[in-house]
Amino acid sequence: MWCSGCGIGVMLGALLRAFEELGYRNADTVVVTGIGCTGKADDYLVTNALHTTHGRALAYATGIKAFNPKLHVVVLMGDGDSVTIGGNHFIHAARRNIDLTAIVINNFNYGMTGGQVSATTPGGSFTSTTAWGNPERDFDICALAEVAGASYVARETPYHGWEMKELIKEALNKKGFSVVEIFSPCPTHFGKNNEMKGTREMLDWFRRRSMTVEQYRKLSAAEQASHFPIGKLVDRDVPDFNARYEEIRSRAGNGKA
Ligand SMILES: Cc1ncc(C[n+]2csc(CCOP(=O)(O)OP(=O)(O)O)c2C)c(N)n1
Ligand code: SF4
Repeated sequence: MWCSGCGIGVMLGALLRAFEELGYRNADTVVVTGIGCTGKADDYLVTNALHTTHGRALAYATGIKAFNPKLHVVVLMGDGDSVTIGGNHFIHAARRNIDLTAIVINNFNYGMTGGQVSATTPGGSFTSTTAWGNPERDFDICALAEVAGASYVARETPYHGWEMKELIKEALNKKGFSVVEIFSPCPTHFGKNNEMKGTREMLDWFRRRSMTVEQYRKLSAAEQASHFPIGKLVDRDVPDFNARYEEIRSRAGNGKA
């Protein structure tokens, strides 16, 4: 259902292979989606799936996980869903460190509704609502997740497709809030508006600008501004929400007087 060259299908393929390799049973797995091109991914799933409202997927997922911590809960969102309309839910899911895996397709604009500006649109770039250039600065989703408290943060692109599955597997295995950001081509809108009319140009854009964290750290601040690190960026052990909640519940006598 996605445009030719869109990166969402690459992400979905990697996610399904990760489920298979981890032996996830459909009955124990819930994929929660928001609204948008990324949110349509659940049409292809035979796991449990919940298609929710724009910007609120993490709120629904938090409820599911809090009610039944045994479920594997994965949340698929666009950059609009996750950090633009849904920014508040994103930072609080990370702060709680609830045991969810959020996969964010960052195509730098609102894909489904016609390529409008979002909170990740790079400053100066062109969208259908910033035809003369975006005057705002963009969020770095991974940096935001890190400072807000996520246990695991990684970034990948469809140009580096095989690594994507391994990062998703690590994120699924990690206790606490894990985020995998996927920089994704949207040739139909973002690419077309920024002189990258085809998928090839968009993938080449990712290839030229991406590097490992080690390489990225050696760049000057000016060089870093036009590059980004990929791979695993954060991996730390912090008690997750359900563990802390259960501990407090047992101290409180499980609600008994
Ligand atoms: C509360 C609300 N506001 C606006 C919309 C209209 N809307 C539907 S999809 C969308 C943009 C989706 O962009 P993003 O989350 O980045 O996902 P993408 O389509 O790029 O994958 C918008 C604004 C909506 N459905 N609900
Ligand atoms: S509009 Fe963009 S994000 Fe949506 S399916 Fe097409 S390429 Fe993908």
